[in-house]
Amino acid sequence: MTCTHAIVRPPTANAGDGLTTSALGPPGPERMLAQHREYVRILGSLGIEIITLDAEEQYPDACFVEDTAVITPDIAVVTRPGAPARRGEEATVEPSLAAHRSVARIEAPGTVDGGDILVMGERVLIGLSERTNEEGASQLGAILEAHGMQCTTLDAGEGLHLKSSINALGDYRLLVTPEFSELPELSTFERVVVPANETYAGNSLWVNDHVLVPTGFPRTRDLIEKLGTKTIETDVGEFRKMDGGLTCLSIRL
Ligand code: CIR
Repeated sequence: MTCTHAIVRPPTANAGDGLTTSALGPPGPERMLAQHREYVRILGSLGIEIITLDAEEQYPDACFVEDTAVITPDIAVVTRPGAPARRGEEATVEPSLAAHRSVARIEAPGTVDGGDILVMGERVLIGLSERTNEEGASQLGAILEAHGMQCTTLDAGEGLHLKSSINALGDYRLLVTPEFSELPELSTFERVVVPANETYAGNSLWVNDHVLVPTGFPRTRDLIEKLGTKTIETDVGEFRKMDGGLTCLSIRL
């Protein structure tokens, strides 16, 4: 899918109050904002129109806007985020989604984080995690299958979200961490395996024929370049401190 629009939300000065399991220390608000600006600039350079939502001080994780929606060419599904502290972020995302797609919603007791959902062509991988429960996965699968998508549900593995570990490099090619290299559910995809000492780069972002790769993971970048795919390196180190990365900073439409 060619991406024409991306919804983003800048981080707030209190982003360090958000949820994290990382031991990398608190993020620097100025550095975080500068990294976000550069990320937005790169998306713009790929021909994408940027829709910038207002920053939300009461939701320090709200810059990780991807978790609030699942997008296919036909429909936007507004999620019910799995972390109670993040519920409500989706309300201010929905109007921008509704301007581009018809909208469906995940209802309680279902929970889904967009970070657990990977859409590639007509295939959708739905990761079960601490954020996405069976009920949410089942509601999402029913909505998407009614819109012609083929869904596969699998365990999200060791990362916070499925897309901490698996991302698209094309409609049939996946970038995966070693944990997912032999998984039978993924056998119909070509798999490019991230080196074991670069697993954070499993969260790279394929968009408009380019792959954004986080700074500091040269072997992963080489692997992708060798496929003939152009890469763009960008630093999201401050977001990593809050368990975030390249995919979660935007909703691509
Ligand atoms: C959280 O724990 O919800 C945020 N601190 C990080 C969310 C990252 N989102 C993503 O990978 N899709």
